[in-house]
Amino acid sequence: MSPSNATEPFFFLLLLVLLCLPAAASPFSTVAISQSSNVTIVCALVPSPVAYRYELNCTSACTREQRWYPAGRTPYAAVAAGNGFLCGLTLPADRSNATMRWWALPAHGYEDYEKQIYRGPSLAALASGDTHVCALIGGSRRPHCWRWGDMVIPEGLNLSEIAVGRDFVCGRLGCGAIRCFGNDTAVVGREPNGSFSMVAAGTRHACGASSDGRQLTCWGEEAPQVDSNLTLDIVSMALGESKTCVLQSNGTVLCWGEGSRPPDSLAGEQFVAIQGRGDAICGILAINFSVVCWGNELFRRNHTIYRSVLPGTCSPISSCGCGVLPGSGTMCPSDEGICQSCKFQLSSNSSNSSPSSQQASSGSKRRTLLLVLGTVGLGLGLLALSSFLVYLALKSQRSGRVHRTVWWRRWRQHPAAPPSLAELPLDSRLGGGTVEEFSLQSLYEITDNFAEAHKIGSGSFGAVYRATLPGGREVAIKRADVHAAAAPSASRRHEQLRRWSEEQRERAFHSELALLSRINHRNLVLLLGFCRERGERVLVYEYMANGTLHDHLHRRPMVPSSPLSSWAARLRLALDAARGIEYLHAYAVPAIIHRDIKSTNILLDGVWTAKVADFGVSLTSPDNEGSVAAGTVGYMDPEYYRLRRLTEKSDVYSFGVVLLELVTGFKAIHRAQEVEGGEGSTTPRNVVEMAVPYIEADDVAVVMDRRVPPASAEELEAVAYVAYVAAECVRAEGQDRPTMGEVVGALERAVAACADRVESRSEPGGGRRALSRAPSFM
Ligand SMILES: *[C@@H]1O[C@H](CO)[C@@H](O)[C@H](O)[C@H]1NC(C)=O
Ligand SMILES: *[C@@H]1O[C@H](CO)[C@@H](O)[C@H](O)[C@H]1NC(C)=O
Ligand SMILES: *[C@@H]1O[C@H](CO)[C@@H](O)[C@H](O)[C@H]1NC(C)=O
Ligand SMILES: *[C@@H]1O[C@H](CO)[C@@H](O)[C@H](O)[C@H]1NC(C)=O
Ligand SMILES: *[C@@H]1O[C@H](CO)[C@@H](O)[C@H](O)[C@H]1NC(C)=O
Ligand SMILES: *[C@@H]1O[C@H](CO)[C@@H](O)[C@H](O)[C@H]1NC(C)=O
Ligand SMILES: *[C@@H]1O[C@H](CO)[C@@H](O)[C@H](O)[C@H]1NC(C)=O
Ligand SMILES: *[C@@H]1O[C@H](CO)[C@@H](O)[C@H](O)[C@H]1NC(C)=O
Ligand SMILES: *[C@@H]1O[C@H](CO)[C@@H](O)[C@H](O)[C@H]1NC(C)=O
Ligand SMILES: *[C@@H]1O[C@H](CO)[C@@H](O)[C@H](O)[C@H]1NC(C)=O
Ligand SMILES: CC(=O)N[C@H]1CO[C@H](CO)[C@@H](O)[C@@H]1O
Repeated sequence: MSPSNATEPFFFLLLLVLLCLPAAASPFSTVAISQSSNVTIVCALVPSPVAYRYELNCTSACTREQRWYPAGRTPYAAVAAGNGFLCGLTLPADRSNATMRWWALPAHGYEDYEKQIYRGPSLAALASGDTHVCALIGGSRRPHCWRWGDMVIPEGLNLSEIAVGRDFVCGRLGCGAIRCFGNDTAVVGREPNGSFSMVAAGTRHACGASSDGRQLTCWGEEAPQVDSNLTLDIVSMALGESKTCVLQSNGTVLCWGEGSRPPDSLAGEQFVAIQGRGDAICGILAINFSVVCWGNELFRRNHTIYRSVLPGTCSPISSCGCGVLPGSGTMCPSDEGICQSCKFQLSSNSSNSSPSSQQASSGSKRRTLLLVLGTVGLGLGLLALSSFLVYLALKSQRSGRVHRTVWWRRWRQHPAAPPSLAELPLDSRLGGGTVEEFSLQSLYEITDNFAEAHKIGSGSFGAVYRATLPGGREVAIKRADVHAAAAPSASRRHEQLRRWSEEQRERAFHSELALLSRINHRNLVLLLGFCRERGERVLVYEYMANGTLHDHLHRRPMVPSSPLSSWAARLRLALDAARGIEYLHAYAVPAIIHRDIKSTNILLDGVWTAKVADFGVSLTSPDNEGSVAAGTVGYMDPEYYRLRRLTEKSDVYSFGVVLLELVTGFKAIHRAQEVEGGEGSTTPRNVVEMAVPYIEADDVAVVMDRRVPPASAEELEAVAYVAYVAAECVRAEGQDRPTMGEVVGALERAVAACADRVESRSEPGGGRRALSRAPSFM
């Protein structure tokens, strides 16, 4: 295990850097603790049965129920958690970028309320406190905290380490000074003077380790009084609420504060990492990478929470200055390993004295747990850290091992029972089942010979008329434009064109008839009948009294009584439409791809139920390669447009655009000047390009439709969540988009989040009432 393969010029450069950058503990953690009221949850990256893979799982300390949090294509590299939330950080092999996902872990159990809150330059460190998560971003190590509006960290600070408490953030500056920010007056402004090699934060106190790691200084509410004569050798720290633990270089843990001492059954055990939150302290055992926790009554029965976890973040072996942690060989992809901290100075004797029966497949590699580093001092620790930093800046090549798990799959754990297909009218029963064949004469009668007065618009293949059937039912009648088709043509070319367009129309008619006659769903416009007489092609639908979603959404100013003037109602309409599309994809046999999802094709009936309409260009199978690209500019899936490969994911893209319209209030294609504060440019702009960067930067509020003030923080959360879903729907590659089923699940959650609030606030027995408007939030 060579100390480093840094080349000489690098080495010199690094030494210079090191003088000002004392070592910190690992900037990332693979174990995280969440506490909220009575629930303690321990999350960790656990190796999966498949070699080189690991997954993010969470376990409730009380019930020991375990949950799985799937990653995208790249597995999580690190986790962070606070009271009631969990974050998973993804760093691709070349460390060029980072993405972070966020889940709420509510007190009453698990709920996968997931968002992507970051996508951007790689992170150099990630830390969380009870309420917030912060990171150092990019090569400049700029501190950033998410969802912490009143936290002000001065600009231009390049921190070498960050630690987060409940109401404060502490950073270690390049030369070892500690600065804290926030409103916790027991911590902020009381930072000890001097130079430190590490900083850590608990709920209401913070600690620093002296430059040589031998002294511990803590301050803040309930900070421990550490005997200044006590000599330690600190490798890392874990702070909770009035609990302080340090991990020493021989692997032992020393704690201050009531109930914070490791239980006797763990006396003398060696750890590779420790974490604290509230009253819980957890550590990763060196001998078998088990996670054991203590401090909280819930752990008394069984301290072991995970039998084996990933003991650190996988990074390229070449960046490990002090070699790879023994026993972690099979846990990372090829060329990667878990670097051993250079600060551990263990005699192999002490590890040999521990039971070593629990060694995995790579038993031979686990001869010793931790290296004897007699001659290697602090400098190498610093070197390792710096190598890592330099590595962050360099792009290394590696064959990416694709870990494809779809994170949104679990949004929809309990799909609604699919309708029994036997109940649906089938092609063979066309005209005999629920779809009626109308005579042309009867249609002439109810529309006064297709009078202009009855005309309400035009669809993909002709005009639409409103009429009332003899029984009193209101219907919309879609009539193919026969007159244009029948006009005599001047030339052969025109004749060809005419034939072609006639064929198109005929195809659209049959397509829609064939499709609609065998589907039946409350969120799809119901086909009542058709007429195929004397060259006429007519379809008869249920009448949608409230017109199109597009008209309501983009009418300015917005009618105050419009259901689109509340977020809860917008989300309900989105859910309606999503269910209709999901039905087409998942329950129609064969599956139907709509191909023209847009806000003008989402209609609203008399009680404001949204229904998907216009199946003129729909296709029944994804195998129609080479077919003419259909769809509408602004809604069309770029992948489909480019490759002409049609899948259900094309509809998901288009629906994502509709969701963005609902969230932002902007048309799919709009002019920049329509945006408040725009510079008057008239360049047409796509809502995807406009909104997604803000959504990914966690600035949804900037692009939210200002005509609808959010009623509450919950509602804002729900809308932000839907915005994230929309951003996922419009990903460039179809495989990265969720399925409609997953979108439905996500929208159900968002609607429920709004509805819960209504129910909890409404009088007993009272129906749904308007959401109350809270004056401020976040
Ligand atoms: C936590 O408390 C809530 C009510 O306060 C209760 O519904 C829930 O079951 C409790 N959870 C556990 C794990 O005890
Ligand atoms: C993660 O949790 C799931 C339950 O949600 C469980 O089935 C799976 O085995 C766990 N994974 C590991 C590696 O323990
Ligand atoms: C922080 O880093 C940036 C970019 O590396 C640099 O421009 C800036 O001067 C640094 N600021 C301080 C205070 O070191
Ligand atoms: C600090 O700010 C948080 C909100 O960020 C607030 O809940 C808390 O009460 C404040 N604490 C003090 C001591 O002002
Ligand atoms: C740090 O030094 C400053 C000025 O030298 C002094 O005012 C302050 O009290 C010191 N802080 C501590 C915690 O000793
Ligand atoms: C620290 O050690 C010195 C001398 O060894 C002794 O005088 C002093 O009382 C000790 N302090 C504490 C707090 O034990
Ligand atoms: C570990 O080191 C500390 C001091 O750094 C010492 O007090 C303790 O006895 C050591 N433990 C073992 C098991 O060597
Ligand atoms: C403690 O929990 C771990 C992880 O769930 C399990 O593997 C182990 O068997 C449990 N031990 C006892 C004594 O119940
Ligand atoms: C891991 O090692 C500890 C300490 O030796 C032991 O108590 C525990 O049972 C081991 N865990 C497993 C899962 O074998
Ligand atoms: C292991 O410890 C024994 C005494 O406890 C000592 O004699 C021996 O030299 C040690 N071996 C190593 C490799 O440190
Ligand atoms: C390799 C890679 O995906 N790089 C991307 C990282 O993110 C920036 C924008 O944040 C893109 O421009 C890079 O292409």
